Amino acid sequence: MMITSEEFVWRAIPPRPRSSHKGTFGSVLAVAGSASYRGAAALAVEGALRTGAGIVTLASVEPVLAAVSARLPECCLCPCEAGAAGGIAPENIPRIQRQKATVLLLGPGLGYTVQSAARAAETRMLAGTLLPGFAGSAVLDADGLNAAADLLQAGKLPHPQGDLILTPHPGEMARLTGCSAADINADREGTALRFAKAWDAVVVLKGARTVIAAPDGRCAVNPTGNPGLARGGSGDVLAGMTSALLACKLPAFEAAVCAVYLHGAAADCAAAKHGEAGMLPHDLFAELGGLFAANG
Ligand code: NPW
Ligand code: AMP
Ligand code: MG
Repeated sequence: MMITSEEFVWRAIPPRPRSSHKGTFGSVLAVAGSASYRGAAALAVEGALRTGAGIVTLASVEPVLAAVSARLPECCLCPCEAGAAGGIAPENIPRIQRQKATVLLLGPGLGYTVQSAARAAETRMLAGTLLPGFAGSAVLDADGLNAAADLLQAGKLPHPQGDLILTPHPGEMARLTGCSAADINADREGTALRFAKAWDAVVVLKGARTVIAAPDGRCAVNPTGNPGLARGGSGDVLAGMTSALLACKLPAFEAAVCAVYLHGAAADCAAAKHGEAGMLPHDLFAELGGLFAANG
């Protein structure tokens, strides 16, 4: 086990070559957001854009696209029809599959059992169809993890052709594993390592001192961050940041370790300015810019 250091992070994130172009830094396709959770999509997309991805495209329903494009003109859009239960209708899947992307981020704000079992089925259909057919690497967060928990119970965790990163908080990890959140928190490193191996995925077990575990047995504990992150939206930012570092071609374990470290470091800068109670997840973006400017 290692404690992530600043040196590890800036060694893993290379400077952008002078001769680079947007293709050098990959393309993230975020399948995220729903009428009730527009902010989750906005925070994930901005997390990806502010962490260096070359192109970011959002596949979602119209109210989400309107909110995100008003805030982030850099984001490309893949408009999707809403399903009968309010999620992304399965008919949109071929259009989503035609998007050119090197990294798929699936889950923030999609909605799961919030409204109904039918809504859960729509999200499950997205995860179960998009992931196995995807040629690149993928990040599963939030409702993508809830869908994965059901798919796991039914037989198998869907896996893209490239690497898979899962970013559960202990509640989501409990749904994925069938263990209680208390048992998971009692042995965070052991649990993350066991399931990273079982699922052939990098597991980011979130919370104070987030644990990042790889299928090959590597494990890192993150020293940055503070309770100012304990509020809705923080995890959506991290999911976008992780996707961007994968798109920038960091290996999956390094992408996850560096994203978690920078997310926490940005939160520590935000807390110094606004206090842990007063800071907001979107304050992380300005602080992230400061970190990149000081080290880029
Ligand atoms: P409790 O309450 O402590 O007993 P959910 P979510 C548990 C979107 N969002 N240690 C907790 O247990 C997300 O992207 C949209 C232990 C509770 O049961 C998702 O799509 C926002 N337990 C959707 O909302 C901003 C812990 O997990 C449960 C734990 C639902 O995501 C908010 C809560 O988690 C949000 O990001 C810990 N450290 N942390 C927007 N503005 O659009 C959590 N739990 O039920 O998975 O719900 O995480 O809020
Ligand atoms: P989520 O629950 O998906 O919104 O994710 C919450 C994010 O905030 C994760 O990156 C957690 O690791 C982080 N976080 C939550 N509470 C704390 C805490 N007390 N200290 C450090 N990080 C935290
Ligand atoms: Mg979350």
